[in-house]
Amino acid sequence: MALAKGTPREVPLSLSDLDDTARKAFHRAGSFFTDLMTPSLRLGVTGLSRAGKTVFITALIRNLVSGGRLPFFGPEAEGRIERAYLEPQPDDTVPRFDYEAHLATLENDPPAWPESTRRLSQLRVTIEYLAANPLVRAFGPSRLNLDIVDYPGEWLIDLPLLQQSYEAWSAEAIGQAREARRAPHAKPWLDLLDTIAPYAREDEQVALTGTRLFCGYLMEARANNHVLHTSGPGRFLMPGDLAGSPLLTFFPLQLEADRSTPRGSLAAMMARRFESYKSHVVRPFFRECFARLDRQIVLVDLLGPLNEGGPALADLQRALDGVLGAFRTGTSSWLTSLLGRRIDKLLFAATKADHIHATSHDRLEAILRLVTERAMNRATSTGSEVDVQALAALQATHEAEAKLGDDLLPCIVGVPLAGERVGAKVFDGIQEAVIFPGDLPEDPKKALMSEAGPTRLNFVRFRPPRVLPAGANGEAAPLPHIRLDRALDFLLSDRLA
Ligand SMILES: Nc1nc2c(ncn2[C@@H]2O[C@H](COP(=O)(O)OP(=O)(O)OP(=O)(O)O)[C@@H](O)[C@H]2O)c(=O)[nH]1
Ligand SMILES: [Mg+2]
Repeated sequence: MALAKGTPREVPLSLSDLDDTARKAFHRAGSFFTDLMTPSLRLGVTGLSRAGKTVFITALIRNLVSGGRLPFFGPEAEGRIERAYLEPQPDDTVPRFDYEAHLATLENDPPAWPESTRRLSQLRVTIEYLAANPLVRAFGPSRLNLDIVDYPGEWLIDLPLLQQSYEAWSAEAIGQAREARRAPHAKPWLDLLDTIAPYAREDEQVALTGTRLFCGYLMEARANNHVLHTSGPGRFLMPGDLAGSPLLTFFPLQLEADRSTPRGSLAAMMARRFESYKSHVVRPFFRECFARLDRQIVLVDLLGPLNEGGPALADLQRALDGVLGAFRTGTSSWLTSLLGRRIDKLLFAATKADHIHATSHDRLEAILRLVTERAMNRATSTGSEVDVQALAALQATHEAEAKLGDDLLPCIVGVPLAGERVGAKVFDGIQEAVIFPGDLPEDPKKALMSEAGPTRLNFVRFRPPRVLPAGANGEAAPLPHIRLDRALDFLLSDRLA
């Protein structure tokens, strides 16, 4: 039906309908408002020590700012990402994530992985993109600020402490120390505990000696076998700027159930310091890192525990469960007041997937599903969107097939780090090697059930690939990765629509 001239109707607005001056004014108004109102997305990168947080953040930023190959990152594949750049650090009280230094270690010849993180840091990346909607696009490019925080994974194990009393923590920590795998490391401290009377008068010397031995045990458990998780405190392992602080002078005691602690006793002193540690160290840390998170990626390194066998995997499951339990949403959670916002998308990622052939990635994902099952169910039941992926933020190997008799073995090729070994062979950190790391079990439950001791799996650590510096125009050779683009797609795409 033809409309009469004066009939109100919707006229689709197209930029080409405007003359040049109007178009410029339109864009100016657009960028004024986008500057003022650039939305931000806080991405929580959660992971225990050595899970791959720093490498993930560095690779993510490098892929965004220097032209990565990200075919499965929707907005990039649609050609809508105009550019991404680092913004000045938004929060004056938090140090900046040293992206350039981490990248420089990878650009070294030979390249090296970044060091273990010792303190909290933060970075803001601004992504400038064209909105999918042509009407929004008419105002010029849109922007999204992506805020990411990095921290030492050791501090994460403090999260469950906030829900525990000193008594409960003491019982759990002592029980753990007596388990067969930890007891040899804990012996000097456990022997001392047997000589201590918790309800006797407080004594600073006993506090100092006990802390020294307790701390020695935590350090040794980690140094000898990084998959031996303990219930912290995290700062005893990575003190940051608290090294030598009296806040770190306490340890668990053997307490009697239902016996009250007299004032002035050693038990009262330890409980007081435990509570101070929670309020002066743990709470501010979690407020800094996890308040107002919009999205979260939980990075899990399954390879170390898989090398060790079922008990190590169960240990990882327990440690993760303690940590992730704190992210429960809903009124019953003590963390609700800290979190402020609700995490609406949660990605569980099995990191370092370049250690196994692609044909095994779905089995790795199945094991991750099993290990994080409880946290995953909690998140889904509160309405968060959850996904699981095996990924490598920085791919250090490539795949090959080796013929063994009539069989073709799915192998990986890379340069194992110096000192890594497979059987009797010790690698020198220079020679490339073709490695068959073993088959992951088809049924993930078998991974949890496998006996302690040497398994049929053998993952070695590899040297990072050579990362070439960006040229003068900021463009650089893309970094190899596995599914980093799919992770970005899940975490960011809807906010770049
Ligand atoms: N092959 C491979 N190795 C990786 C990858 N990501 C991390 N790694 C290895 O895992 C180690 C730990 O990675 P980081 O990123 O430093 O781990 P983190 O979670 O920041 O550890 P903390 O700072 O100690 O909490 C690295 O030194 C590498 O050996 C990856 O994508 N591929
Ligand atoms: Mg780190």
